[in-house]
Amino acid sequence: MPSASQPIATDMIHAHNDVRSRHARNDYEHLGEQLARRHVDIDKIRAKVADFGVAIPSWGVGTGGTRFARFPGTGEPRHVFDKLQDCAVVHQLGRATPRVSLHIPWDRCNDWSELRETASAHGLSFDAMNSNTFSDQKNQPLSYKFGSLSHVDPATRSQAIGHNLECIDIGLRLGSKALTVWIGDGSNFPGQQHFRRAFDHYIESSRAIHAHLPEDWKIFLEHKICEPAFYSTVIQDWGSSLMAAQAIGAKASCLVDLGHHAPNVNIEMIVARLIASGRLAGFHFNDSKYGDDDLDAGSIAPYRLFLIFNELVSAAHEGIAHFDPAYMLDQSHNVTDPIESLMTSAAQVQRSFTQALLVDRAVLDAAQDANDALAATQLLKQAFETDVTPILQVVRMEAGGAIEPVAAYRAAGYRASMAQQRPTVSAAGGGIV
Ligand code: PSV
Ligand code: MN
Repeated sequence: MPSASQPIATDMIHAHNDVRSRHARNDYEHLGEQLARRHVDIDKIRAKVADFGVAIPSWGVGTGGTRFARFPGTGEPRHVFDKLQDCAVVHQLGRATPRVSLHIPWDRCNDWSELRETASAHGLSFDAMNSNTFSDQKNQPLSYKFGSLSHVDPATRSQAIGHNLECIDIGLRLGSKALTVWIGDGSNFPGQQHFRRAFDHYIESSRAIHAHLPEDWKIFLEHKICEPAFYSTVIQDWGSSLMAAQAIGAKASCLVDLGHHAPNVNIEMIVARLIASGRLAGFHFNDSKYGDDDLDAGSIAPYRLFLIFNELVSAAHEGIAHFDPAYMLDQSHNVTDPIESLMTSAAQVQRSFTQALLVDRAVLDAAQDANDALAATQLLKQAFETDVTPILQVVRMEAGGAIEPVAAYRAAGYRASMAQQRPTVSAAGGGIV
């Protein structure tokens, strides 16, 4: 039977695994033999993969939307407790998503201790808090229509600072250790905004937030090239983000959302530069074809995701000081069941990490030092083309998850039962999230 802390009945998961475990073990053994020929110890890789986790955004379990419309799914979460329960399903079956990232005010509730206890009963904890000064809230005295932390009016800036401080307060009660700040500030017309002044205001405001951060907290600055401002944004790229982080203080670093760059930008290169500067905060994983499409991680450009992980694994291998990036998904699920997308995306991120672990760093170094472009690139391709599914399956199975999470989820009928328990609240409305 499902329970409050285990929304999918564990005997269902066992039954699902029972009929698949023999094949999974055989496949694992076979892959182990192949990797041994490449001098890779599969069990060591498996142990690292078992330790890997990526956070889920609370807003990811709701059906997303576009600027034009939102088509609600059935059994959608109605409030943050429902969202946590859906996150628990994702983690119960996939075993790769032990943390949840909240967005305020979307996840406001009356009892933060109850929320923390509920999360812990689900085996979940809280990742970075996200503030929201990109939309106006009910009864908010001053509007963010023309900006927030970088607004021309000091009173509006101060209101936006206050909101971020409240997010830190809530996060403290939940055991979070970071605040992620993405602002929608920018301009739609040439001349509308004084670029340098707006940036200075942003830095001054962010310093005030930084000054209130608890000792063991960090602030993550998220850059984005456009949207909702379509001519310029205040923190439009990693260069602005890095300048800002360096000016704000030691606890500030730069968060890379994969969908927030100009087309064809070399994101893995940006990652390498941020690692070198000691200011890589972490990631919001998603994929895109055109803009900030917020599609499922690796659904369009899995090689790019692998190349990003190649940089990350290389930095960890070299023991770069203070290298500890935070991993999170940030996607909008418009046409899929969000739980299925999140489980698949988490496994995709885990897959890219696993593939990057297969690269022989000494051989790559030697190829680079010998200017052997073909050998170097083939080495990466070989790792990327290795089907590491058996490693992911065994890791999940040993952690009590499902060998095939989506199949298990569908068999459990969770969505249908939520459709009964959670009647659709509203059908209409637009909005990106
Ligand atoms: C902005 O596009 C963003 O990526 C930021 O992380 C927001 O907080 C999130 O999406 C929510 O929609
Ligand atoms: Mn994001």
